[in-house]
Amino acid sequence: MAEAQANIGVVGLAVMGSNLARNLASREGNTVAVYNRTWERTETLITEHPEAGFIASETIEDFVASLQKPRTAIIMVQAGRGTDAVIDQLANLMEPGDIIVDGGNALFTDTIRREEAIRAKGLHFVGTGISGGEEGALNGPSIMPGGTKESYETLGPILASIAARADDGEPCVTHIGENGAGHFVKMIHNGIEYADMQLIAEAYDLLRNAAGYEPAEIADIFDDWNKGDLDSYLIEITAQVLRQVDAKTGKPFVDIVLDQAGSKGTGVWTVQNALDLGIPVSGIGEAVFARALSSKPAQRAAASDLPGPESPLTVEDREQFVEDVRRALYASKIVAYSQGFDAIVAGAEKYGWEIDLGAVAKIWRAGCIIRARFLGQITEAYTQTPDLVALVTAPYFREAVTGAQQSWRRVVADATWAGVPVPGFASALSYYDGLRAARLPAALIQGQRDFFGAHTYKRVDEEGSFHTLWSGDRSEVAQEGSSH
Ligand code: NBP
Repeated sequence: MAEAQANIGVVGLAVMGSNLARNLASREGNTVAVYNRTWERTETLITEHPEAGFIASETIEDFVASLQKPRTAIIMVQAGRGTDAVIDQLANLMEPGDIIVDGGNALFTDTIRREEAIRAKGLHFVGTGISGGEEGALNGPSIMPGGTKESYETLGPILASIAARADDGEPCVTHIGENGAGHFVKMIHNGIEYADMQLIAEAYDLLRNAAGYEPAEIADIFDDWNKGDLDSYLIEITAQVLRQVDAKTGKPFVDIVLDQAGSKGTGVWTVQNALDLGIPVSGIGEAVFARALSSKPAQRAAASDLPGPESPLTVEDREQFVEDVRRALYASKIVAYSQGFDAIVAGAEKYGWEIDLGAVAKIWRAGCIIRARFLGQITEAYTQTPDLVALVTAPYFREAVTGAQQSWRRVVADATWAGVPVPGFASALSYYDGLRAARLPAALIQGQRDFFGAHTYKRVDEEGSFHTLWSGDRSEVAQEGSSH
């Protein structure tokens, strides 16, 4: 039987698990146990990284025995059935008070189910979102743990030791909330990532196909943008991708890549759940749909000779156009984040989580894919007003969209006349106009619904529900249960 020496263990040693295990081992105070279903992976890891001092086990029984109490094991295996299998094995070997952490990309409803089952055995189950890809897992990810507060007392310091550090030195990890809260917030993070990438792609498309800039020139523009409000990891890497030249052909890399983008699921999950929660995450939705459209080559080929604008826009003042696109991108990005945070608020309400929104923005400042300078402003907005009804209405963001909105409108109009698709920019602007409208045509929709389905409506000047006798004399009748 192995001796209990490790304070933390990792199960699943593919790219994410082995990088996370190496990260853990590199931090003072951690002794890391490792286990993988197939021994070869474990063998490779311990051979290539003797400096890590891993405690390696060939069986899961030995792995569990090598952990000090309360035993804490992080699972990094394929989401779904693989995760369930490992959870079962660990739960059968562990004792009350021990902690099973799922660091994979699980659907939060699976996490809620698993947490309930594991809690019944007296163990803790902590679904944890980990963002930052392979590089983040190795050097410092942004970590979003759910589960009980009690489990966080043991787990928190271990996770803090490996998390990315923001500029102020704070580790990018916080206890998000009970059971599935961590995986829920990770899902929204990924949804926002989809929206952010789509908006950046639209900005590129406009600069290239409306203003005629070459990829390398756009890389310079993005580098410049990265020095201001848009300062973010995604803008930074976009410039690098645009500057890349294909070695085989000498063409810009972006021109030799097939223009069909896929999605792995978390963006789709975000939209599906937002639909259930009744939250308009149009920025994320448009991003998912834009990828879906890109991946329909037969339809695109069949439609390729459909007409565009008869006399396409010519951009006369290119410098002004670049500035307009920059502002439109920033305003649209604010809308996408605002919508994402709305979805977190609604999820927290539905599932009974207490989520500190300012703390969420804080732990996204480093380590994760959407890390960006303006997340500090989001933290400030929620710190100043914890029950802020819409991020876009906070003073800083109000000022930002006010400053951007003329540019935003010009860009959406110009895109229409250039024939460049901008679903992200346009839907963000429509959302903004919808939110600030004094009256919405929803009143007409209520009338239509009452006409064909007797769905009833409310009046602006009286309490209660009403129905109009559309097929009769069109008089109004107050409905049962109303104050009439
Ligand atoms: P994979 O998602 O490719 O999974 C491979 C690992 O799962 C191997 O260790 C494999 O063991 C193990 N495994 C499988 Br498959 N079925 C198993 C079972 N029934 N019992 C035990 N082990 C099983 O690994 P990854 O790309 O390192 O990702 C790990 C997790 O992290 C996933 O949930 C992923 O969604 C998440 N994630 C990935 C990234 C990323 O950038 N890649 C980012 C964030 C989160 P074997 O060696 O015996 O086949």
